[in-house]
Amino acid sequence: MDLTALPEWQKLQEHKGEIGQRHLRDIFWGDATRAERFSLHAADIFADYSKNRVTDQTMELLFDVARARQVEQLRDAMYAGEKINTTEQRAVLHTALRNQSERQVFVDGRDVMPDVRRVLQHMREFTARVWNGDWRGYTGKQITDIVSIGIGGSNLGPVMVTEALRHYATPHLAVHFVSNIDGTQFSETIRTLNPETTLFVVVSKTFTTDETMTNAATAKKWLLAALGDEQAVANHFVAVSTNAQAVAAFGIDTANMFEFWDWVGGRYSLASAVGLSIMLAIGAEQFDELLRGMYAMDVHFKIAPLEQNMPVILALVGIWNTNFLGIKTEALLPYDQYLHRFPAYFQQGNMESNGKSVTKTGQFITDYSTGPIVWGEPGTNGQHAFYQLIHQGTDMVACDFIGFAQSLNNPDGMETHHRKLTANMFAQAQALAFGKTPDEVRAEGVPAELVNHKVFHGNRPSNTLLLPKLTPYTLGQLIALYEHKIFVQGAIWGINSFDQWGVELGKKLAKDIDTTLQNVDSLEPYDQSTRALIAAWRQLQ
Ligand code: G6Q
Repeated sequence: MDLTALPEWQKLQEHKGEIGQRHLRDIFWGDATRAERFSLHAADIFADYSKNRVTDQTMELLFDVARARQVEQLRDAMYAGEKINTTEQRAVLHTALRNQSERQVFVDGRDVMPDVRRVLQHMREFTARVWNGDWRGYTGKQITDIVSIGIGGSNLGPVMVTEALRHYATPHLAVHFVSNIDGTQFSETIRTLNPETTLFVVVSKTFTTDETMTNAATAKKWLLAALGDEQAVANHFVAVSTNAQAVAAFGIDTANMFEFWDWVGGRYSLASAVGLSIMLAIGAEQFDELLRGMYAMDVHFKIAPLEQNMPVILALVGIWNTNFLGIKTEALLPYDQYLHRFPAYFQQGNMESNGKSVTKTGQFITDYSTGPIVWGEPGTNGQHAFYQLIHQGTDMVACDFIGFAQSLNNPDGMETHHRKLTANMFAQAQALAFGKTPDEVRAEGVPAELVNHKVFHGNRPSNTLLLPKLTPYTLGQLIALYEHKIFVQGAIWGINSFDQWGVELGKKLAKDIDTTLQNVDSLEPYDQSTRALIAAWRQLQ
């Protein structure tokens, strides 16, 4: 049934009329146990969602919607390896990549777990060889720099995690990333590198992605220009892919290919061989910790009842904000510098998964919104940049604050940093929720003409996630939490969260235009604006 025709959905519509405009100040007023009721623990994460405009009844009605949309059944179908990515006829099994139990996971009647373990073992052995100097460059020198070439799902996760876990990384190996087709990134990355001690990891599920193949070809040229022998490629290139044939055609020995499978979606792939650069940075033990953390959240998502299920609750609160309060954007605000790429990672995770306007059964969605616009920056930098709009803009932004109780950088003399950072995070959520009334502003003696400028209406929703300390284990939990939140929302919206047809058209048009730019072809086939742009570019060249 169409989502908006569901009686459970309609009940929420009515309910919105009743409480939609109630202020968080009133919602909190006289309710001494609200913070307790609207918060929960899962693994090491404490989530406070009390500063959302929801009541007990709102949550009950939202859980009814989740049941009506068969969220639990769909979740179980995902874990069981059913082909829930229906437009590509693929299973969706990133949870198998971090399965720490003896449970078998079948795709087309075959248990995938032995393959998962085999590739992990291959990654561990390779990492050990690079770390201990057994794997060397063509001229016999030890590897000092890894350059991971890949884009989108083959880049954002490894970048985010290697940055997040920099504290745990070996000092003996620097890991760099090249994703953009813009040659600037490649040029700036290799500027200080020595080809003799550089190892390229080419990460591409398809091994056909233009950006990655172009960068990989340039890397090969750079290497061969210095080392002068095709044989050197074997020492300086390894691949992560599902496409052995294309890997071999590039000149990489398939013995040095780390395999993954079509049931791993790009943006859900960092626990697969796509995470090789992560393992090279932090080592196999810490990588295992990351997987264990993901698994802890996978288990929670699988077994906790909906009412105590953190990904489900955060998803439902998001549905309430998006579909009933009309809040179309979410900011991810980590109060931890190490997580500075976390918003970018889940920008893709969320927007590529749920930025859809067709249901799984192929109907255009016309009467409800799907995935929100996701963005963010680490605190407190954001506070001095865009928080003005979050506090006083005409549009609402739902915020997720993410912080850690203990800092990884608290040497003598720096104790105040972490305390102040945390105080800022708590203060922002407090200000957004409760604001400052005109009376409160006036009571401060503010001149009448400035009162409105200094009013904070408040009533702006946020979640706060608090974890003990940033470790591979807790980071893994956090990643899986957001993955599953996206899953639940996609299930409720009735969309396929695991395809990405929306990226195809631009790719195809770029190929055509590239041919035109190379061959000075006629501009006839193009629209007026594109013609003018190409003509201007040619002139400026
Ligand atoms: C992610 C997407 C996309 C993909 C890149 C790279 O879910 O599918 O971001 O990861 O387009 O693709 P390849 O790994 O095939 O190069």
